[in-house]
Amino acid sequence: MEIIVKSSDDAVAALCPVAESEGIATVFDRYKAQQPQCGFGSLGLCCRICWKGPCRVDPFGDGPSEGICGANRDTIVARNVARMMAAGAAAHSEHGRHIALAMQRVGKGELPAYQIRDPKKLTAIAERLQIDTKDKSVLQLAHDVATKTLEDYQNQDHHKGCHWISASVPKKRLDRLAKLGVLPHNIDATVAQIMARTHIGCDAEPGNVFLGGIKGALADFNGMSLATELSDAMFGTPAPVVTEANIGVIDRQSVNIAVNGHNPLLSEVICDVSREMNQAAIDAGAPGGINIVGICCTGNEVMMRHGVPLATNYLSQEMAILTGALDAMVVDVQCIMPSLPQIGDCFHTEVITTMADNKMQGARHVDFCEDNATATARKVIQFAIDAYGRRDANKINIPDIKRTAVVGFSAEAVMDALAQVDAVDPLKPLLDHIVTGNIQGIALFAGCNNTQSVQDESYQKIAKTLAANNVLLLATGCGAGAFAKNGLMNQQATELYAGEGLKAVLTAVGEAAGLNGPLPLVLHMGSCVDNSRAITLATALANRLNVDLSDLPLVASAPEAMSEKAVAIASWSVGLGIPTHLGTMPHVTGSQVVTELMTEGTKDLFGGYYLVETDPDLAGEKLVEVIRNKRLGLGI
Ligand code: NFS
Repeated sequence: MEIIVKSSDDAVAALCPVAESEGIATVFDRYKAQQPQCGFGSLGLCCRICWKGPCRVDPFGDGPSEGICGANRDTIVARNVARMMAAGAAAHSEHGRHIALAMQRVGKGELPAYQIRDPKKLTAIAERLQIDTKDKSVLQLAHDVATKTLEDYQNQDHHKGCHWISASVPKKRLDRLAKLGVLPHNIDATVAQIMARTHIGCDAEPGNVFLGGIKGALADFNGMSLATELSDAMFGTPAPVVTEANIGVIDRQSVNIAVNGHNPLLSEVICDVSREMNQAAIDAGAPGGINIVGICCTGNEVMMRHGVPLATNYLSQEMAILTGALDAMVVDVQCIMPSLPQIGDCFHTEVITTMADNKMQGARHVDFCEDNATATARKVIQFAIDAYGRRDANKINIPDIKRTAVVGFSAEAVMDALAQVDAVDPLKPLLDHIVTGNIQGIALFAGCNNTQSVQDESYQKIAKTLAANNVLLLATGCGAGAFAKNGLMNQQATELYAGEGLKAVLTAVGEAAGLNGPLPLVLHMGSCVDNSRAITLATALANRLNVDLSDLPLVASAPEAMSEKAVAIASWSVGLGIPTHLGTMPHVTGSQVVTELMTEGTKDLFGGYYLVETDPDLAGEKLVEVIRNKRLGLGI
């Protein structure tokens, strides 16, 4: 059998043969088994929203041009993509709601496992949300912040935008969105409205459906903004920390526990409890004690806040088990491969689900809620320690591949670093360098891994092109994982790949911030919900220049966008006015109307647009060109 490795990650190349010799199918094999993939679905032309269907519209015009109900290609494609935005918004916003409800209870003193670790940030949030902070204790303020945040899930007044988006983007942008009728007033209502209007026999006008989707995407932005900010208040605002990334962070001598998923509520407590149970692991025969490693965005969360090393990103999550030295993988929500328990069965690895509404066939389930957080953490760690005793030494194969990564660049951390250069006006050095051209612009890399691409490859190629052209690089989610694993989040990468202007700035700021060298080439801003951090920074710049986000030399890139969440993020990015590159062909090209609306029509509506380019070399050049034109627009 031919081994398929669609990855540029050496660790994946090293571990795929293990899967083959054990007779285990990985994501790469399953990808192959799906070929050729359905052409109708790839074009967005398959409609499954009622039981008269499925209906398929012929892309070449020889067969049916309408579904049985009469919906044409444009309606079908628009409904499909809008529903993806709604699902993405639901996922992020559930995560946000979970955090907000927990914080409300922390405020009432009901959850002893949690604290407000960053009261300064809590106060800053309260002020942003126009909550009176006077004479309030930290817990009272936490309660009030959470309660006001939860209004974004409850408000029924259509004329009032959600609190969080209103407090997070420039006024000019809010006015533009309000005029277009796409400013969300309530996250839940907006998601429900997309589901309602795309039900059989409802909204059939493709542009109208699409705008409804954008409103849902902006609700997604709202949900992720509040998730990020409240998490910072509860768990701490990330600051620069040196750590490592890639599969070699799994340690033969330790009880290895991977935390995988997205929501920090459990993983934070696991980090706390692991310290207290370290001796138990040593007593069980593991001289290294407990070694927590991260995968996907839970990995990013604990990496940013605690320097926990990142084992891998989405597409290679199965590889962690194939090392034969992973004792437990503890998962919460989102982007978790349902194949994990089956692979765990081939080794000694405990795959443990923890959320009542995110279970997997074949996994052990330990139910987590905030009330039993510490007990749950103890229980899963004990399962890992027990599993360590069942390891088969002959099956251990940990490729010695890991790279240094300097991570933890929250918006606050970036401002703190800049404040070392100009304490009175921290934004000034950044603005000055943008004006002089030492920094040509800013690019945010976001999104997933996708089997349609060679894993991590496009990220690296595009980043190197942009860096050579003096573009400041930010990254989140599995994009950040791609850079961290492959050595682009360290100081050497800055020396190697940054253009002269960019290198000078990163060096000056890094030296001033006490890093004994430059900032890393790509700044790790966090998990996917932390894309909101980049908007915090961009909004500060736009407000300072008294321009809109769409005027800034700012681009976003999702070279391997995959999930519904990524569709939502790319869409709010466009809605906020940012030219947004997609390296994956979106499932919309069956409709010329929708395709043109997304790539051209959005320019007039929002200033942002979807820039689709699957070739990473061309994508890099095109993004440089977009930045150049934005600079001309600003007269710099
Ligand atoms: Ni974002 Fe994070 Fe990764 Fe994509 Fe999934 S883990 S939330 S959706 S795959 S970046």
